[in-house]
Amino acid sequence: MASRVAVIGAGPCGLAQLHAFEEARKQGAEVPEITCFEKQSDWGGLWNYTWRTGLDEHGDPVHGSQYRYLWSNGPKECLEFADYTFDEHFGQPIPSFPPREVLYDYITGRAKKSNVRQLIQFDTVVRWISYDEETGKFAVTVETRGDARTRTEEFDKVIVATGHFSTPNTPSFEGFGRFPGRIMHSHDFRDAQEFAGQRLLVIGSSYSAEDIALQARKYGADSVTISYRNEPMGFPWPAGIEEVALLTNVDGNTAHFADGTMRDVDAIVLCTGYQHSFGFISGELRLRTRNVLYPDNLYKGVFWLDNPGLMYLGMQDQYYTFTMFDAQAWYARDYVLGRISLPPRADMAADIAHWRDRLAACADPFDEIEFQADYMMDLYKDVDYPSYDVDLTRAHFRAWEHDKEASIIGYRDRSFSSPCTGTVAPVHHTPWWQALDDSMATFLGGQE
Ligand code: FAD
Ligand code: NA7
Repeated sequence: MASRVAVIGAGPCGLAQLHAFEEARKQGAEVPEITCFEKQSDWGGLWNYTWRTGLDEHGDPVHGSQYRYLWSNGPKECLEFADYTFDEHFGQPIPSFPPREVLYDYITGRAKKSNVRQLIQFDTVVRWISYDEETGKFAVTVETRGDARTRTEEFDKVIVATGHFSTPNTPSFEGFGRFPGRIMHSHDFRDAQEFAGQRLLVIGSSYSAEDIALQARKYGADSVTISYRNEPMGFPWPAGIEEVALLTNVDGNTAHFADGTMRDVDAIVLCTGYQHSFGFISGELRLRTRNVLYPDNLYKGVFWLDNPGLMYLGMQDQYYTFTMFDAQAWYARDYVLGRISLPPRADMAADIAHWRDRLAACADPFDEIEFQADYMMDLYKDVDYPSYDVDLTRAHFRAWEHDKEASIIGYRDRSFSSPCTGTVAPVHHTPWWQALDDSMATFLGGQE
C-alpha cells in the first residue's frame, strides 16, 4: 500500500476523495498519509464564489468561473450524495434546483461532517509534478502563497482534482480589435446586472451560453443574440432572446453572421468553453483532451494509462457531477488501499477504446445520459459506495431534457424525487424566471 498520497485541489472532486479515505479509516482500514494542496484560501472549488477576475491577489489566474445568481442547471436529485442526503443536511425537503450558495453549503457540509479540513493545506499551489522512474515516486513542488516559498515533497500516488472549467478557450473574430464595447469570456462573467439595458451578443451553444443569455435577459438586458457554430440550442427562448448562425465579423457595433443577418450590439460574451490546462504536470503525465464524456488515456476515466499511480478526477464533460466524483474517488481510494488491482496495460487500453467507441455511437443527449450513468455503474459495482436508485436519476435527466425543450425559463420550477430517500422536492415559492434573490435565506425561507 502507498504510504503518502497527494490530492491536488479541494473542490468537489478533491473533497470527495478526502471523504472517501476518511470513510475507510472510520471503518478500520489502514489509510496512508493524505495531503491535499489547495491554491485558494478556502474549499469548494468553483462553488466558492469569487468576485475576482483575471489574476488573483497573488498574481495567479483566478480559478472561479461561477457568477452571482447561478442556480443549479440540473436537478439536485441527480447529484445527491448517497451517504449524505439533502434531507440530512437541510433537515427539511428543499426544491430541486437550488442556487449556488445552497449547493456550496451542501458540499462543504459533508466535508465538515467527515472532518477532512485538517488534511488540506490552503493557499498552497502545486507548481510541478514529475515522476522518478528509479524511485517509483512522484515529486510534487508546491508554493505557499503567503511567503512565496517553494518546496518539493515525494509521494507514492498523486490524485489530480483541479477541475477543467477555469482556463478559457477564447477565439477571436475579425473586427474585435476595434469593437467599441466590452468583450469578455464567460469565465469572467460575474453579475448579469452589468448588461442591463444593453444589447448583448453571446457566442456558443452549450450550458454557459444558455444560462448567461437567460441571466442577462432576466436581469434587464435589452436583447440577447446567441450565435452558434454548429447547431443552435433550439430552446423556446423568451421574447428578447434569439439564436443566429456563427459570427463572421464585427464592424464597429455591428455584428455580421454567417446566415447574412446583422445586429447592433453593445457587449459580447464568449461562451466558448474551457481548456483542460495542466501546466503544472510534466509532459508525459499530462492529460490532453477536449471536453468529452470519456477522455482518452484514462482507464476507468481515472487512471493515467502510462502510469496509473497518477489519477485524475472529474475530467469528463458532466451530466452527473457529485455522484460521479464520488464513484471515481471511491475507486481511486480502493486502488490506493490495495483493494482493487488494475489489469495489464493492454487490457486497460482496450477498455478505454471500448468506452470511447461507445461514446462515438451516442446520437443525442439521451444516449449520453445513459452512457455516463453506465460509466458510473461500472465503477460502483467494484466499490462499497452506498447503493441508491441510479435508474431513477436516468429518468430524471431524461425528464429534465424534455422540460428544457418545453420551457427553458420554466424547467427549474419542476420537482423531482430523491433516489436516496424518496423525498419529493417541494415546488419553490417563486418561479425561477421571477426569482431575483438567490440567497440561501430566501431560498429556504419564505417568499421573495
Ligand atoms: P473545481 O470545482 O474547479 O475545483 C478544483 C479545485 O482545484 C479548486 O479549488 C482550485 O483552486 C484547485 N486548484 C486548481 N489548480 C490547482 C493547483 N495547481 N494547485 C492547488 N490547487 C489547485 N455542476 C453541477 O453539478 N451543477 C451546476 O449547476 C453546475 N454549474 C456550473 C456552472 C459553471 C459556470 C461552471 C464552470 C461549472 C458548473 N458545474 C456545475 C460543473 C462543475 O465543474 C462541478 O460542479 C465541480 O465544481 C467540479 O469539481 P472539481 O473539483 O472537479 O473542480
Ligand atoms: P462547453 O460545454 O464545453 O461548450 C463550449 C461551447 O463553445 C460549445 O457550444 C462550442 O460550440 C462553443 N465554441 C467553442 N469554440 C468556438 C468557436 N471558435 N466559435 C464558436 N463557438 C465555439 O462549455 P460551457 O462553458 O458551455 O460549459 C462548461 C460548464 O459550465 C458546464 O459543465 C456547465 O455546467 C457550466 P460547438 O457546440 O462545438 O459548436
